[in-house]
Amino acid sequence: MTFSVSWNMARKALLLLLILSASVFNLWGQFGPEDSVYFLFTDRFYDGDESNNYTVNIRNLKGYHGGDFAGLTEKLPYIAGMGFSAIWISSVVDNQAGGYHGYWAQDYYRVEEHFGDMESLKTMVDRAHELGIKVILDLAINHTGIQHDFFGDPAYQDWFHPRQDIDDYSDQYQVENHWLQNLPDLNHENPEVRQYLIDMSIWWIEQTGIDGYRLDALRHVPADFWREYSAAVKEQFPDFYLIGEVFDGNPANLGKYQNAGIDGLLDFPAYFAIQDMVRNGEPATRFAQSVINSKRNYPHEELMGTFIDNHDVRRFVNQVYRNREEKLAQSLMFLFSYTGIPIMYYGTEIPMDGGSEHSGRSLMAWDEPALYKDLVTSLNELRSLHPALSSGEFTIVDRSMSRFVYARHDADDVFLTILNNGDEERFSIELPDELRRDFRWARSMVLDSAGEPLAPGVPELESIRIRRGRLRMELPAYTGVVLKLSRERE
Ligand SMILES: [Ca+2]
Ligand SMILES: [Ca+2]
Ligand SMILES: [Ca+2]
Repeated sequence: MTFSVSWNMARKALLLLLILSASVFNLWGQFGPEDSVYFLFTDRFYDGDESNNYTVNIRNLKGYHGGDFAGLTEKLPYIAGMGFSAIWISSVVDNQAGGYHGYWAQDYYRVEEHFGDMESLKTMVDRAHELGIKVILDLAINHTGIQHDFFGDPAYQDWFHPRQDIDDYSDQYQVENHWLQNLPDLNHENPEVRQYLIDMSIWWIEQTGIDGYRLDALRHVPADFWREYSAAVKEQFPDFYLIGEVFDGNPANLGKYQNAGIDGLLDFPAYFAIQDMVRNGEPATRFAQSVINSKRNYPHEELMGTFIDNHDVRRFVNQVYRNREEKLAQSLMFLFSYTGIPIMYYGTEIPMDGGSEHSGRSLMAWDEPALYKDLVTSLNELRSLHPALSSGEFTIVDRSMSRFVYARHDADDVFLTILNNGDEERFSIELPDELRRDFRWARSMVLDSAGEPLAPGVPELESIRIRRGRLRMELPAYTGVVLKLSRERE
């Protein structure tokens, strides 16, 4: 009796210790809204091993540029230093010539020789884990490269759909069964193909200890495949994170894949909405409507991936012509204070410029000053210090024509993000009843300890007095700010 009681107590204590240490160091690897992701192309990040530079030509934007796992391993402290808890890297499977991006698989069971080998990949993953960084690999299993070992082999004839281009993207049958960009389309109706792709995906997890997949071209594969796929992966690795790409502005077309077992989707509707408002000057009321509509359609908004640009679209600064600094700064504030998991594209901290596809994937500019690094680091730090900012409730506070204001809040903290996309600089914001509490001050969280802006385009701002639930303030045109509310002047 005595033994069993003390054993129980010891077990409880041990369990508590495990829970505490896991929540502090995130040992279990489970993804949640407290994470933030740095997304990079291995080939375009850092060359740490010249011995694998076959056919490297940095003047050819469509060719290999020399980056590899050794280089990435060297630069992991740089990413950890900005406070990111995860990386998403381009696909590691062996690609045919020219497939620096990883979307042209030649052999799903081999490591791409330009990036290193299984050992250097494992070393990178282990080092990342030591630094508290989880690893997501890109994976394209809708299609292979045209030189894939199985394509053209009569033994694998029914592994591929017959060659036919997609010419109507509103026809879901075509989207799933026709070829995307002239790439052999795998036949997911074939049970052998399904099993092969599931086994292969599990094999990489077992080999390397990675924590997630970013699944390419999700909507080009039937949802019932993803149901089977996610169930099979999660049966063995319950905490494994699956985030899919559905290049679509309609949230209903994304939500259905969460229902099929994919944890999160890249939030293209939020991307289009922030672009429309910040770049095109469309009314914040429309932005708000899009946000509300998305939240209605996502079964798990907290696991969606939020982004302001990526490798398939023009870089953010490339799409904005006026007030670039201000608009980049406010979009970063949005990225790190909106719901979901923020995903920042490599080089945004500089910021690097670039158009869509290849030109937006140029080599990381290591010799340029990273003007937005302090802002990014500070926003990541703020998220880890205050769960309200990542996991708290989301409330729209104000949506005028040119101004969008929302709160992230929990029992401890209330933060306000204000995105000002008009010329009006003096305005007042009225807090809804449930957020008034007895707050009397609001302070900018995007200033350094000396009160200086953390990046170009961030406004200098004195603490703001709150009277009867109302903030009267001045915010320069086209700037944004993240405010923390408090009872005393901080
Ligand atoms: Ca190299
Ligand atoms: Ca290759
Ligand atoms: Ca397909």
